[in-house]
Amino acid sequence: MARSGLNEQLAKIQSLKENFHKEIEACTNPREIEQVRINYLSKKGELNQLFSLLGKVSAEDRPILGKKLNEAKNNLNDVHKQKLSYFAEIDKKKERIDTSLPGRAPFPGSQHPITQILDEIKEIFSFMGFEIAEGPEIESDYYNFEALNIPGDHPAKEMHDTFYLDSGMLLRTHTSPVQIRVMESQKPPVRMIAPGRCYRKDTPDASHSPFFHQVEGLCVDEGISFADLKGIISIFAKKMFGEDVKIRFRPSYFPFTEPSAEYDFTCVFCKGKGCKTCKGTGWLEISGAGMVDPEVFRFVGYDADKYTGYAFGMGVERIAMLKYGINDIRYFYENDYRFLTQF
Ligand code: 2NM
Repeated sequence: MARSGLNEQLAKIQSLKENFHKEIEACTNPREIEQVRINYLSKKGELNQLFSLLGKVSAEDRPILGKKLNEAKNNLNDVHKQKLSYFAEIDKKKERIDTSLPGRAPFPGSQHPITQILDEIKEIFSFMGFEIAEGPEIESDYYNFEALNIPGDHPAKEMHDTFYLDSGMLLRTHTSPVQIRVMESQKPPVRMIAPGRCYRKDTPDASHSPFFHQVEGLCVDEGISFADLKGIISIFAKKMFGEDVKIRFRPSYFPFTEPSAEYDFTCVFCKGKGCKTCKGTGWLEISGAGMVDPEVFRFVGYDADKYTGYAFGMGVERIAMLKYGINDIRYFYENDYRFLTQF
């Protein structure tokens, strides 16, 4: 075959390539691409028909034509693959945005269990007519100890391991200073609770933390008695842990109350029968309470002959641990998502 035969074949390859490119470019979906592939690249496709012409050119031209045909074949396959993967990519994106699905709501967060219990305690006492008062966490020796009848050389001061600041101030070891501040600022009747964070130099273990939360209560008026205290604590116990909870008071000592008592609730786990948590006693220690010592009234300028009052304290972590069945106080402060999302 003459040279012109070769040129003719090369021109056919060129126009086949151009047509293929044009057609594949116009495809708008994988089905159309498949049709183009069948037309050009299948066994009986146009490209293979050109291959069959190889036998008709001279032995001299055959390698040239063969090379061009192979180049064309590779080019067509590449372009076909590219176009196909372009649609696969679009498909994948479509899968990611399925507008028929409900939206994926972000986790809105939840209140810390201590905050929840604090709110519950505040709600119960608000219901019973108690005001909620707050005060500073950095306190003076006067408000934290002295006005509470705890002088510097009193052994009770050793009951507290206190964080002292260079300024001579300290981190409050209880929320009683708030009661002192309220009594200083208003005349009786007073009926208030002081919720908030307190600090003691304790090494952390299952039941101790150098920071913790307290709610202390105070009621001062004419004719307030220990019976009023028992009534209020009893109602609180029932509202917090259930109607069948009973309370008991045991004699104790605090410098700021006289008489003083520790109070217990019947065990929330065994209902008073005796179990591991209550060490077989049926009772759980909650905290302390008592009648405000006349010395404290003297510090705040109340007439101790006219007024009497009761005061009580409670640990918020302790209440939360009993309510939720948590056996280690440190869980509250570790910010572990697995713990916090349970409440
Ligand atoms: C307790 C136990 C007993 C208490 C006393 C006072 C104040 F300021 F009125 F004197 N506030 N809180 C008190 C009494 C606190 O916590 C265990």
